[in-house]
Amino acid sequence: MELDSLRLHAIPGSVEILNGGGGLPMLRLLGRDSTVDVYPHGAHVASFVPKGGRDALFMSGKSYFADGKPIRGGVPLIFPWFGPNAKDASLPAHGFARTQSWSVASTSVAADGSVSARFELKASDATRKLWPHAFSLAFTVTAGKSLSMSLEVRNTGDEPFTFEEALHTYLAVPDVRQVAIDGLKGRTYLDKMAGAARTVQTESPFGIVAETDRVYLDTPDAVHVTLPGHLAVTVAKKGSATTVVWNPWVAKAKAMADFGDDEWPRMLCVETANAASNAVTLAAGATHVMTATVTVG
Ligand code: TA6
Repeated sequence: MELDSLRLHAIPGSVEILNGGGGLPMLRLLGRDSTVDVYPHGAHVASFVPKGGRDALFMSGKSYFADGKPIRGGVPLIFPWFGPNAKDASLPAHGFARTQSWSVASTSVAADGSVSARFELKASDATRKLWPHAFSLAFTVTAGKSLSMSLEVRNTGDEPFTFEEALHTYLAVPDVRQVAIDGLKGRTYLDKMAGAARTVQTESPFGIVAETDRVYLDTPDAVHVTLPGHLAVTVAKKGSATTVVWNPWVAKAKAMADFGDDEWPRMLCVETANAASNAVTLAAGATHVMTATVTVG
């Protein structure tokens, strides 16, 4: 979306249109209680700074900010498949929504001082080449006391389709080796470090002691992350049955060109998703809504 048409959505003192990373246009939502930066590139939330606090989201210093490339950090928006495409490994990992240019539908300020922006993405020749279905997406992000995000998927075709989705939140942490993660006790996860073996989460809270890549199934509850000496973070959700917990640790960090070798201790992904056996089948004309809310303290 060109800068000039974006500027139509500026609201003095509440919504600024800026040149962000790589010169990509960015909206800055100046809420009464927090500031949120979000790019029309991938409808990608890049930062969430509660008033008087620090950025609750991690952003890699080596992230790309370029057409066709996902941003490494913040909240990548994953649709319509999670991870590698099950049928064709040559397709982009985590689908295409995070590398498409979304349009800004509206911006608004609420009575409670929160500021929202709504982005839209509709099926196109480009998306149909990758995924032969008619859909429209709407993503609403709100800078309030919390970071609130809502992803609406509408099936605009005349056949049902099945999709996966995630709000792939990168939390900023002082040291991932010190975090305690709670809210997943007794749940079953696919351990991607063990060939996706189904494993039960017995200990809770639990910590991160090595590369961790777990897809927790049938998990509707909020996840709480405590950080010694810092305010805790909660990732709550609605319409999401899957929770993914990921840290690349040393070797995987080194293997990612858009991630610093020394950055892995400062991030923890707690992702709000519908993936694997929790994939969603949507009837023609139906809409599915998934929301994630990140709260500090
Ligand atoms: O959500 C965890 C995960 O699926 C990991 O397996 C890792 O691949 C991560 O996503 C990042 O994926 P990306 O395609 O953004 O490099």
